[in-house]
Amino acid sequence: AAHPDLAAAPVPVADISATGPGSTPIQQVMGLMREHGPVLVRRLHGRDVMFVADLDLVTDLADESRFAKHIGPALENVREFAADGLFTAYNDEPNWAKAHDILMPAFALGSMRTYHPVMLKVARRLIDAWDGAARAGQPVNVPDDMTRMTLDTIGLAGFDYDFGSFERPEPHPFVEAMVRGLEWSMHRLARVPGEDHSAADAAFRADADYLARVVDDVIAARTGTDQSGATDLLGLMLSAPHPADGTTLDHANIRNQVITFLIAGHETTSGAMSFALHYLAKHPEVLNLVRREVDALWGDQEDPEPTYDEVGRLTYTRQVLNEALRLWPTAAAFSRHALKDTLLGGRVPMRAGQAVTVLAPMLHRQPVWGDNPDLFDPERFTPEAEAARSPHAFKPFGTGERACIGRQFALHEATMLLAMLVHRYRLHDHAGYRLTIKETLTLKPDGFTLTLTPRTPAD
Ligand code: MNH
Repeated sequence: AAHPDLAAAPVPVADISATGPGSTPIQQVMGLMREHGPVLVRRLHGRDVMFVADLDLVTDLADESRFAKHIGPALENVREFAADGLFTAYNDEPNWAKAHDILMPAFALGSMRTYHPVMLKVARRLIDAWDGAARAGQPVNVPDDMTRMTLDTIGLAGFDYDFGSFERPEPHPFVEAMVRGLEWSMHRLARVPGEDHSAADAAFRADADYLARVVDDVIAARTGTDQSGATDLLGLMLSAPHPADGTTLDHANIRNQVITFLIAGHETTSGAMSFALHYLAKHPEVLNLVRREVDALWGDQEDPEPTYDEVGRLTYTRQVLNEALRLWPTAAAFSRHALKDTLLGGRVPMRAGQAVTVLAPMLHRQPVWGDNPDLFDPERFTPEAEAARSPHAFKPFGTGERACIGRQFALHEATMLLAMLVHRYRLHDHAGYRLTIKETLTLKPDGFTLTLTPRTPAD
């Protein structure tokens, strides 16, 4: 008798079979939601995906007794190269819990102290490159350089492996192969049944093999030496026994974890910093407040040495980052499935196993954010404003036990770098940049460049 009424499905259906999803599927669903409201079914060649952005529905989806992470078609494609790595593992795959338990200590807040010196070292590489561009009067490509910085950081901090990205005129081939792999994963979703995609699939296979080879190099550089006591990610993977059964991760799973962390550990953070710099360049009043915060710490020191504790005190800089992640959460969607037949939010019937996808950029524009949600305003993240708002209104890192394990890592790295850049440079929007967003499963500002001049102590 308590069986939910599965017949009542008052959800609008948007059929996009005629146009296809194009190259910006997230922005397309945002547009559909602006038209049809924050709950809809997107139909493509007979395949239906339900998208939601309503606060009450997202709140309900966080109930882990009724819902769990869903590996939808996009993540199934990513599984073709990341397999049972943490991000793409099924909830009940034994290697998920095993790797999660072994790696959690490496992401506890205290562990960020160990990563701090490496993050600082790589931040200095970026600053050296930007000093050179400033002297030469050359623009910098912001997302490209943020990607260099985050890839080198996760490589060194996680695996003691140096990608040396700032010594290369082009992105590291690992990044190019990875981006093509993510694009393949995204475009594969839009395939019309019956078409021939064997060439694209063969090219993808070659990229996936290359990623695996790079990772085997990263691992080989470490095996054979004593790893006991090594506390970085690879050290833990190679040597830490699982608390419950005493076994370590097997080689195939380690490879999948390394690929996963090299990708998840840099791609989204670089986008987040790029969006934050975009908004700083467009909002001088916000930039001034960040300057006030960093100048209070470092004054007119030419080469400040930010400490771990100082990064924790950069609260306004972190508000800026949060606000950038609100408007453009760089991992924009995550999926949940029902564990049993249920009524989502008391109004949308779902069968056991059925999935919905949360569209974070639209959740982040719901009425709970006030009547001007497209406006960039870091005041939305003061401690008072946060305390007054539901924690489910802001979900850039997903939800529940499958939420982002690297959140503190990303926030520490990004907050420190933004602060150092604002302290050191004046940012010039030399090209009158207009925001366009490139999607490769993740979001980044496309073609965003700045020119830089040093700040003098007086400005
Ligand atoms: Mn991250 C899961 C967003 C930085 C490693 N990450 C997730 C999820 C989101 C997410 C959303 C959940 C996806 C889902 O439910 O399907 N992550 C981000 C964002 C940033 C980010 C927006 C930066 C900003 N992530 C990082 C960093 C690392 C990392 C940095 C590693 C150093 N993330 C992961 C891993 C998972 C994950 C690993 C999968 C965790 C799990 O399922 O156990």
